[in-house]
Amino acid sequence: YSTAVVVDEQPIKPLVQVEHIGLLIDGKFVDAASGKTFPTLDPRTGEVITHVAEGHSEDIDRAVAAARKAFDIGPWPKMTTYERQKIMLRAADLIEKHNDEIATLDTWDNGKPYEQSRQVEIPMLVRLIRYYAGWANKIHGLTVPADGAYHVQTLHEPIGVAGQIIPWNFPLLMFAWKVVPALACGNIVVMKTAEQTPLSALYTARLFLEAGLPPGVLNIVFGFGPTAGAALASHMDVDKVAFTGSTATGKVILQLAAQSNLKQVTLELGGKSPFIVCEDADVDQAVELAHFALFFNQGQCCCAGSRTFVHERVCDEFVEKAKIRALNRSVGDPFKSGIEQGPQIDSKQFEKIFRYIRSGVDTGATLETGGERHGSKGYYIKPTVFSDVQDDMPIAKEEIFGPVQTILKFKNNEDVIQRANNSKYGLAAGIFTQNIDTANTLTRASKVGTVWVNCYDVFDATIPFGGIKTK
Ligand code: TXE
Repeated sequence: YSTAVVVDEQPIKPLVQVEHIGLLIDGKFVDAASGKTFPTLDPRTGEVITHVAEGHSEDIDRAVAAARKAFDIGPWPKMTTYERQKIMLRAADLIEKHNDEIATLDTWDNGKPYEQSRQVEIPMLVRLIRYYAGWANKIHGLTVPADGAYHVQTLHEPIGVAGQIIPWNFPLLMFAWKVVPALACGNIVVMKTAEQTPLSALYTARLFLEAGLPPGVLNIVFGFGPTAGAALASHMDVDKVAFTGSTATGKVILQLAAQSNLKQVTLELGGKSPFIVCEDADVDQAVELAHFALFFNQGQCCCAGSRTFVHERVCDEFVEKAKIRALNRSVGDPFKSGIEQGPQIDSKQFEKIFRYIRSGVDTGATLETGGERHGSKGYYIKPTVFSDVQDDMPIAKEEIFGPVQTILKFKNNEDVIQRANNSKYGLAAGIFTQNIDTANTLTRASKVGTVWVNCYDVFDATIPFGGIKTK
């Protein structure tokens, strides 16, 4: 990859070759059994980047058979933990070396700013691999003081074949969060990537093979949810399914697991996380952080701070400044330097976001800025801010998953905590205050998985992440 010059606002042409668009099964890149392919699109234009093999249940069967063999016969779970660790560390080195190519593929397929892919996500992917590689030989059982003349010990064993289904908003991080801890503990993976973003995961998987990962240990099937995804979640030879995506699909996954072999299930689903700006806040700083909490990654984050609660004493000033910040957000070709916001992932999400924008206007919220398409092609949306939002409006209750900030006014701590918790979701919350008592009170009262105080979206390999309620 090298940066090209923007000519007449034409999209920048990514300088990377797309290779290996087959499914990865048993260490080889193969066509789908049906021979079918489907296009993956550039969200900057809606044009086809390339075609990839379209997996169906026969391909899931092939991948699971290879995975079963790699688990039941080996070598992966039977290799020394040091050997497993070395392969993972070599993969991290290779990913670091190929940062530019992977970042290019991710931006091309997903539309996120290249600088974010290159400087934030891939370094984090590398840190995650190095952290989890350390787990390979640091997982201990317990010696248990049971009553009687018995010696009792517990052993941590790999689960077996893990089916993993990921979404498109962070193709690489989703890949890493799922694949890497599973492999470190001696499990085998069959992954279905999101239909919108197959490219970067496949390139990264190739580097794992180059690092020495034995055939069949990491299998990747592209395809759609109701076909490939459902076949994986309901497969009788899969021991666990890990899923990140919508709450609606999470419920389907749970049913498929229950109806098949009661495989273990891990779900990470939607959110409508509150970001609370208290009355003592420095308004300029609060505006900046609330802006980041919502608009980061084009607003396509499960933990986006998508209900901005602002204390009534500072609310007018906050709204005015939030509007100016949104107006100043740089939107454009994500390959261009200095761009903060690229296009949304696809036409389906683009239209969903506009439905919510129209609903906000129709239900009486004040549209401060945005609310329109940016440019004339691709899926770009102007950063949008609504004020005067009420708790019962759909824009305050449902996941918009786009660059739309909704500002709600509150009176005091009791009021805001009751309203912030009044959501079917319980993923994350943000609190912005200079008062440690307020920070502690609101943190303890928040019914969510993660609370960020005076910061937001702080992720680290060492920090757990996950939600409660409908996640
Ligand atoms: O999600 P889906 P979509 C939310 C966000 C977004 C909405 C819809 O609000 O607007 O979900 O997005 C696979 N059996 N999130 O339609 O359908 C699918 O192929 C098995 C939040 O993209 O849940 C893809 O790989 N698998 C979220 C994955 O599920 C199935 C990130 C996600 O797709 C399946 C993305 C089925 N029946 C969307 N149907 C987050 N938590 O970050 C679909 N899939």
